[in-house]
Amino acid sequence: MARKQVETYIWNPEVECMDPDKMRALQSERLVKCVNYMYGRVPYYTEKMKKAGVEPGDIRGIEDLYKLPFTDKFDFRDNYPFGTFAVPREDIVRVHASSGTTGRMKVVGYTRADIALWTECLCRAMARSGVSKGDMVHVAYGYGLFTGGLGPHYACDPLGATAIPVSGGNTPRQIQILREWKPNVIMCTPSYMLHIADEMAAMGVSPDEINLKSGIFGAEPWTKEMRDQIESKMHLRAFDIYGLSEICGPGVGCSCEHSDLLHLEVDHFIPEVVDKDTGKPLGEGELGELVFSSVTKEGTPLLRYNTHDLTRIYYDKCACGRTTPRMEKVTGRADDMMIIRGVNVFPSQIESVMLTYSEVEPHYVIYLDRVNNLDRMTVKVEMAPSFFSDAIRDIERLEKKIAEDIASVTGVHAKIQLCEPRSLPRSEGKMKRVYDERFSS
Ligand code: DLL
Repeated sequence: MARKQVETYIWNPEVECMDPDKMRALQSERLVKCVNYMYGRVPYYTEKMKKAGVEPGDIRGIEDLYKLPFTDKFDFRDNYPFGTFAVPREDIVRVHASSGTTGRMKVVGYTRADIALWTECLCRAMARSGVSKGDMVHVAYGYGLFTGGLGPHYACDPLGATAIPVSGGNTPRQIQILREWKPNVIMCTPSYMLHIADEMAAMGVSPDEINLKSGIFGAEPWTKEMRDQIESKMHLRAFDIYGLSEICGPGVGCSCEHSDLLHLEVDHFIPEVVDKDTGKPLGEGELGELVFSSVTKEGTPLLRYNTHDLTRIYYDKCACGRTTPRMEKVTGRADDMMIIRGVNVFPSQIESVMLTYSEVEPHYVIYLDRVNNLDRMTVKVEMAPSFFSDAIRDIERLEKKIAEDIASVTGVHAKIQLCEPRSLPRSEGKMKRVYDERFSS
């Protein structure tokens, strides 16, 4: 099926189509300013710079970025709750937070100017996905400490669009709103979109009874195969939006109508891709960990923050006319990587294989356990309702076939268990895909 066409536009041509040399000069100027701003104001980072033997005067431009020490989630843990702020708490007009693997929330403070710059980034992203005056945007990301709801909500006003702050959950009501109010843009996690699509099908609601032109999905990894499923089930054009609370929330980057690569808002967030073992900066197109310096933030500016998301960056000009660097879809984090019998496997590799089969649905979970000291991977995936009624023999044959494909892509054998339709857990936000029971006693 041909992909749905939507009319899109460039929100800020001056920045998004800036000559790359001019952009580098702007980034250099902002980086130097940020280093001087943070030094002395943010004790943990001042300490790091001293330890690394770097002084603000050593950073004269973006070419010196590599000299600065990295930051990561542990800096949030160690300075919890407000020790990462660069301004007095009284100047913070909003806080957001995300839970981390460190057990403490990562708390991010926004000044009024930070909210404005975040809103600007979301306007760029949403214009790239076709949101303009008169559109109705159904925001089904969670509202609250999570950044997914309030970020896009604020951008609807300057875009001239109507925000519908549904938040996540209560799926029947989501469907009622989609059907009766007819918003033409939806924003939620890709896994929640699929859940809504399935519930719609179960209720006998056809995608033609609703009016969606685009969907802006993110907050979790999703493959191109999943994008195709969403587009065909919902009759919309799917865009990929990326971000993380520490940098601002959604809107650090977003895809355009020309490709799956995500344009990054590099005038505010200077990206680098670094080797995951050595931390050395990598070149264009090389796979590594994504690192950002949020050089214009006042509340919680960060220098060289390692997201641990894995991607590649490309610097060529896009057919849409934008010159901003683009990153490949993030299909995993370095810490999502499963090491099974010594082999590195990403959940996205398994998703890509499975979703090439029309007999299964994009609902799956991966269980890891250990039998006789050997790692075992079991993948449970739902059958498509049309296949479900088939004979046991067919089911076993398909399980074997999928297992073979997964083994040839990943080098690891997985036991495939085809399950009844609608039997696996659903998510209204970020979906947990991997249950690793190998190390629990
Ligand atoms: O997930 C912000 C967000 C909200 C982004 C809504 C997009 C849409 P956190 O909860 O801090 O913030 O989680 C950030 O989620 O480091 C990635 O690992 C993952 N992530 C976010 N967007 C994408 C995406 C929000 N488009 C973490 N593709 C990030 C893949 C994504 N992973």
